[in-house]
Amino acid sequence: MDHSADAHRTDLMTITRFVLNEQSKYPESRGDFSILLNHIVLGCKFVCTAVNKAGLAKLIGLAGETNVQGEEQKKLDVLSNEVFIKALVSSGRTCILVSEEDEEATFVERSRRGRYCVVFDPLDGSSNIDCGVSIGTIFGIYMVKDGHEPTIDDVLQPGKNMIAAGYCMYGSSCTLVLSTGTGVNGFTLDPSLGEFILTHPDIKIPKKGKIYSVNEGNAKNWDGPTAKYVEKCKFPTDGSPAKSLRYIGSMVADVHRTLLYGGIFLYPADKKSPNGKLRVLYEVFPMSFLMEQAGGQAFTGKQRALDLLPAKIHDRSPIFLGSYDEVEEIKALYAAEVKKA
Ligand code: AFP
Repeated sequence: MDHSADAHRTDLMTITRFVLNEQSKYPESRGDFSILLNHIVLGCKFVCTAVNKAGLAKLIGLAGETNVQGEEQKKLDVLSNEVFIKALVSSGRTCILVSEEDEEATFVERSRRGRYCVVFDPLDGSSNIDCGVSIGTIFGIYMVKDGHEPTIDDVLQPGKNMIAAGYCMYGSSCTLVLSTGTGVNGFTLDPSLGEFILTHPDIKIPKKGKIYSVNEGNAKNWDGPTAKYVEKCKFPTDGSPAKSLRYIGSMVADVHRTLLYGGIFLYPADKKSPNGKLRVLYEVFPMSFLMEQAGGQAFTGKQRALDLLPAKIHDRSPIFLGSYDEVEEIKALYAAEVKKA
């Protein structure tokens, strides 16, 4: 990339400008989605700042420590949840919020209600905070039809009904990846401007990949197709080179790398966790939505991930997502298993 040219670029495509451009393609649009997204972006900037200071917690009293005034400070995941709930409610554009942090869904009071339901994990990968590894916020958005009283069924919907999904990664840079159903675009926070700038337009995942990403510590409990796939990654029999293993244990970071470099991310079912670990509404669906929009695939071991119908807001599902050809291979292995049975 020509960074010297970047330094002289003066016509910046900010995320706000990008979304307003998209909105102008729909003359009937009332601008509600742009307002909602602005509030999500604000939440991401707030959390980014808090995450960047996390390493100083002991020194200045943040995130679970006692500060100089002797006050107990909030843990980052609790703080992030509060930030997003407040930002989303105050947007005046939401009606139901489902957060990984809250057992029950939040129904927004009538006077502040809008048409959107937002499902989100405010700080995914939070067990990685203390060692400074990349973590992120994941979100998905559904829309409730006008004039209808929102109920929990408005969020217990297949992922294919989402109108937008994205994540913000708090890593070596702060990157927001978004799809509104017409491709995937990536924006990087310019800290000096406080703006997300379009840096990764129209992201397409490579059709094949050289990297697999999985917690191999669970291998003894895997089912046959997962075990066979990973064995093939390490000891290919078709003359292709072995794949590299990369696993951070922070879904946003592992999926972001998969999206940009290609390959596969898997969190399969195993004997101990027959439904896998990852949550359908705010981990599996948004990431599957982005993968499909980027030309990849997302599969549960039984079906297209976005066709799943969650029964409860915190349901889990196994997930295999990434490059088209890699997921195709996994699908073939599961299909062969079904045939055998
Ligand atoms: P934490 O939020 O508890 O760190 O969990 C992160 C996560 O939900 C997801 O981001 C990772 O992909 C996955 O769990 C890692 O799980 P394992 O530690 O079992 O590999």
